[in-house]
Amino acid sequence: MRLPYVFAGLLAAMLAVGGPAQAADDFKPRLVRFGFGLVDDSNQGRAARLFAKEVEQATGGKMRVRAIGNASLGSDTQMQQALIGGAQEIMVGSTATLVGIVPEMAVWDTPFLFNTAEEADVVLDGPVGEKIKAKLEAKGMVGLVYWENGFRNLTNSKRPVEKLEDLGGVKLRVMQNNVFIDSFKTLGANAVPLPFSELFTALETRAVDGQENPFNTVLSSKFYEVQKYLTVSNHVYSPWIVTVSKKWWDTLSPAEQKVLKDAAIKSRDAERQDTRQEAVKALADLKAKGMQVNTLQPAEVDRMRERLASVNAGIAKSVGQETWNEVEAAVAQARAA
Ligand code: TF8
Repeated sequence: MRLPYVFAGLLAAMLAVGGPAQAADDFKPRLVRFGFGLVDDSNQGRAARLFAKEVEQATGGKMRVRAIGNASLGSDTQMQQALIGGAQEIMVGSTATLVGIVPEMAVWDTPFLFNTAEEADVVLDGPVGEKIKAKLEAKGMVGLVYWENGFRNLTNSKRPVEKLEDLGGVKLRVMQNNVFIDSFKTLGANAVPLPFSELFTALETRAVDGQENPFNTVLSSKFYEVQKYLTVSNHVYSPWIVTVSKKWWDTLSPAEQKVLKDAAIKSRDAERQDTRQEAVKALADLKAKGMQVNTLQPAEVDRMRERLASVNAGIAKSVGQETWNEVEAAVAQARAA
């Protein structure tokens, strides 16, 4: 007599738990470490936590993501090795530090490649961006999405940089790859490659005089405490990239992989918006903190571009002419749109 009610109740309970499309065993209990290099209170930190929240919600709390900042899990290059070895699950970091693993990533370090962040979005998310990202798989990592680090600007503790010659003899920390080293040597600086995690101390102890990063990072990493001069140069747009350990990825169910991909896209869109809004405010904040700011005049920017033509030729050679042409065509198309 009461049996039908029991069945109906059971059925309702089963539907409430998973729904017909999602079998309960699609999601296993997992603890995921998502590492990043900037402080918790940064665009990187905010987006990593958003990603974590999305994943937890989508898996009903089964997959728990810990966003771990401050390079506590290691510098970008150390985390990459941990991902390849399967000792860490996810990270976000600069594409520049991946050039030693996937040489084609060097295209994103091309000085003055993009004029606007919107152009960068179109090219990075389009076919050539996808193609370069896909090259990570053979090296032990799965690339999910590009986030925005942003347009880079110069800071230093020696003097205002108003013309090329002012860079002469400035010991400038650069990211660890040949494009950055060559670019700044060509511009006359004394380029010193260092991991980001060692940068604040290097600036504070005057082991180096300057560095270059977007306004957001100059603010969140408190570089204004140890750097007097800021030059608005916008000399290159830097992406970040969210990568996953391939070893770990291959243990996930298709449903779990989809959750990570979807959360990555949500985090990307939110991160880019956050970064762009913050950049405007950050410049004003840096002025208020006492940094002396100047903008590189168009004529000086042109001189820089001309000097850097040899660097571009070097990038085309190392990534292969075909890839270089694809990137150039994609930029031209994005610009015309
Ligand atoms: C740099 C980058 C940094 C990133 C970050 C630690 O200067 O711009 O933002 O590497 O992930 O190293």
